[in-house]
Amino acid sequence: MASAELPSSSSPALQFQVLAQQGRARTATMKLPHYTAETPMFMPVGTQGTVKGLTSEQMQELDCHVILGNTYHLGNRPGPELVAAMGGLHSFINWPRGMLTDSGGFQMVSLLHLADITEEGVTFQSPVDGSRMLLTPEESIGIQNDLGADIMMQLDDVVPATNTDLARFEEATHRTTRWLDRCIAANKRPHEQNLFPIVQGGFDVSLRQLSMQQLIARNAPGYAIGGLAGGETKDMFWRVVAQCAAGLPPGKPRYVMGIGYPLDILVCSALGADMYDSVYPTRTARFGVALVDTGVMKLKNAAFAKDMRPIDESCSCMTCRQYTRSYLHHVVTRGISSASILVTYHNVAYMQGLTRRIRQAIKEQRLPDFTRAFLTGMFPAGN
Ligand code: PRF
Ligand code: ZN
Repeated sequence: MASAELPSSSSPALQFQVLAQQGRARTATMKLPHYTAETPMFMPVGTQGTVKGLTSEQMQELDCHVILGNTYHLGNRPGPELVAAMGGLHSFINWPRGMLTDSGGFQMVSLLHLADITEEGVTFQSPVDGSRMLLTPEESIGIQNDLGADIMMQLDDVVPATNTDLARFEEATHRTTRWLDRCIAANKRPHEQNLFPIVQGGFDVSLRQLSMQQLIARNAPGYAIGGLAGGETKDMFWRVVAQCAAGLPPGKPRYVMGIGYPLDILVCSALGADMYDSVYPTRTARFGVALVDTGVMKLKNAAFAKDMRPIDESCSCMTCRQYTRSYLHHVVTRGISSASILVTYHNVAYMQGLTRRIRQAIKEQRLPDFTRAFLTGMFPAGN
């Protein structure tokens, strides 16, 4: 297909260029102030700035293009003023590539349960001293401007996926748009930092449509799909992703928030999504669980005690080149801290390898074959 026919967009701090598409899936380059990323991409989460167990050098060696930081955590400690005084998050944590910060509200709602949402913002009890604190859209953007990430997320009203009250989803949809307008007005660096709106609307087709319509009218450089990965069924999840990926602008990146299971990333990419983030690959590694094409490998399992093979014979990562399942079983069962590092290293390598394979398959027009082979590997008996 001639490149003139392929969707693209250009904003002051983000240029998106689709390189190839197959069906609804696409692979693209996304030029950000600090790095040109390739999509579909997975962004590991570095809650405290850095990805637990790995150095910035290792993250680069692992081909990570963008990492995710957290306004809520970094806004508390060390605090945005300190990070700003140190030259922003990129220089503070020594990460030269792309960075995305989430707005903080979702983390408070999901982690603290003490959070209370009003029109003003999200009120929560400080985990540091127990005092009541209010995070407004203006404050969230103020902190994210201090952190200096390539992509900032709007403060959104996230309703738990298990909610059944349609009126609450409706309120959150409209409030998310009102908060987006406050975020846009508060952004002091619109030419250096991209602000992504977040589609909400629960599992209601008309609310999602309404949310998209309102957010698209704000002409943002990219869009996120929120409110998912919260305990809904796969069927509900894929329907929303399919609807939103089809309804968002073709030339702009689409980010499904909180997605990290390999199969979900493959399915969402087939549906036209481009960006993902989750703590899953790195968190599960710390429990001794390695990701492989057939599913997960629980290294604590006694069956690996005398297994001389690497985690994955087809993986060329440092862990798989140098360590046996037997050794990893030994360190994992004894809680030796290097175990977390070695398995985390493999899991991040796996996620980056998976998204590279998806991009390659789209470029070579063989995503359906890749998907079939992947599903057969994961569910050999067909169930
Ligand atoms: N909103 C924000 N961050 C998120 C989500 C969201 O909906 C999700 C999905 N539930 C993960 N992270 N701001
Ligand atoms: Zn490996």
